[in-house]
Amino acid sequence: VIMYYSDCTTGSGWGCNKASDSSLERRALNPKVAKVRDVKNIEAENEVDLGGWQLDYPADKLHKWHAKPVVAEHPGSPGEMGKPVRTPAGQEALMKEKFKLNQFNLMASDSISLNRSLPDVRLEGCKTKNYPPLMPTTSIVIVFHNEAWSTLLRTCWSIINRSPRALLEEIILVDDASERDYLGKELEEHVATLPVPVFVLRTPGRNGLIRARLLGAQHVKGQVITFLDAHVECTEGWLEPLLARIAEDRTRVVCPIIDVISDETFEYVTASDMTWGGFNWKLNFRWYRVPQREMERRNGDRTQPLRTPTMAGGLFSIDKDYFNKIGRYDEGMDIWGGENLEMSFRIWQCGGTLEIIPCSHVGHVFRDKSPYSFPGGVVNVVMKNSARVAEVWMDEWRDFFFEMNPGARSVDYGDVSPRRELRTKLQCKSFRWFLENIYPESQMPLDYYYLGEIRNAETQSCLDTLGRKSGENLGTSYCHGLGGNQVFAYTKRQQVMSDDNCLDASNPNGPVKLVRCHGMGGNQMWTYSQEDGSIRHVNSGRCLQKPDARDVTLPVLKPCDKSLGQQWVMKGSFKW
Ligand code: UD2
Ligand code: MN
Repeated sequence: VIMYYSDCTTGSGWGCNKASDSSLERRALNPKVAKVRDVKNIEAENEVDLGGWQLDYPADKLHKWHAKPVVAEHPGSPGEMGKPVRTPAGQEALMKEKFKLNQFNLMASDSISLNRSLPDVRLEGCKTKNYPPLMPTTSIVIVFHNEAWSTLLRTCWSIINRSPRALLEEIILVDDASERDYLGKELEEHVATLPVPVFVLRTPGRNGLIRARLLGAQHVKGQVITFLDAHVECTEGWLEPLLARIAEDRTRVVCPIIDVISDETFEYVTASDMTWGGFNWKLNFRWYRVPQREMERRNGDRTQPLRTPTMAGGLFSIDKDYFNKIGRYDEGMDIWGGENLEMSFRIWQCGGTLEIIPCSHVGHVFRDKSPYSFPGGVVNVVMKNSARVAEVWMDEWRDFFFEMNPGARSVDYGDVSPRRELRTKLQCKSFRWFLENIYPESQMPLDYYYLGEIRNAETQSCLDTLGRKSGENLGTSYCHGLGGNQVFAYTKRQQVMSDDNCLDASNPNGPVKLVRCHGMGGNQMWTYSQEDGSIRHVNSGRCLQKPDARDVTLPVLKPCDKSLGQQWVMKGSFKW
């Protein structure tokens, strides 16, 4: 039996004002909306005037504040209050088998109530904040492909239980060609019994999450679109701070802090409020530590919105008219990946703001690998999407992506001209502007002299990261000319970089290491001389030399002597 959270002591919880709120009537599925739509046929872009926005919601949508005590809904049942669930003895084999279906512990998820309680994880300062009395309503759009029943429905219940009813227009579920029976009629019949309007739309075939979200967005009735993944849980007070930021300024795009729901135990674990979104040369989204600069801008107040360079992509709210105005999503992207950076760059470069709102927390089941198929192959799909991002938004910094992923050059990424036209039409700023003003800490250097291989004049071998991680030794190997691990940038700040790592020599006798770039000079500062080809470590005054006999893959630091083994060729265009 599914029960929903009801707290009538404050008069604003679910089920308390049922009689007075007609929108609470269980709406049958609207057949028009539930119909299969041709996704490719998305209407021409609307021109939207953002100037005269009015807060003109009906008076009965006035948002009332409520403070609900956090209590275990089903005391003693597994996973309440976000606690971890243990696999019953003797069921490990079955657990492992079921894990493969979704790449998370389905057995654990299925054992947890669909509306389990969660702790209130907010900072104290968040609990007493005042928000505008009038706020826009939101429709929630959730796309899924082969999602598990329990995670999908728990996502819905966490929204229902923890969103002020007056702010919640509807939930739109977009099924992206799932192949599981329970996601058909059974899902439609089930959601019709939920106490909020929930609709199921279906893409005509596998479209990928980007075009599936576009389909959902087309049907949104609320003023704000909130996108969520299909395996999340919203916590107390998650929605109000998001909508409040948009109520003040419609060009803000806002994300909650994404907490972690363990894929093994479904434990709810809070994430740091000191991380923001960045990206590496491969155009993978990455979390990095918030720099001091941004902490100071917020006067050290951790409850203040954080201006993040990029977003993870799955969980955010955006004004519907602004979403349309700023170019929705790139319809040319398939299945998964890249759309989060595309949207982040587009928002910043075209005049918007992207924020993480630390008072809003939503948990997400992070997985180690993808559970579903990628028609066309995962590498090709993701490369294609990223190539589109690079080609449209990144100007010359696209070279970092293509040098790092030489395979991307031969991927057919389709026609990007409509997106370039959008960029021109919206008069968006350059990628340089973005790096200078929004992301000076970026892993892509603002000014650099060189990008390419670094070849030893004597051995004709090239510096090579050998795919090693931060803290490990720099290597050399046969020059393959394919980029990737043999691509380095020599920057104006005198770093020798590969992706987010820099050549670093803390010990003048020891090996040269790859260490996360800190941008502070020190042991990561090198001088390259175009005349004699030397790469001199500034702190020690020693020069990078070809490996000696002890280890033929390990370049060494030696007193500078202008020998051939200390000459390094940065061939091609060197910009001084
Ligand atoms: C992250 C984002 C995700 C998306 C992705 C990059 C978070 C928490 N998640 O990956 O939203 O931005 O990065 O593209 O920030 N899906 C479909 N059709 C498909 C493939 C996926 O509907 O062909 C659904 C899927 O069921 C899920 C959502 O799209 O509900 C996101 O996919 P994911 O959970 O595999 O992505 P994730 O969290 O690894
Ligand atoms: Mn996800």
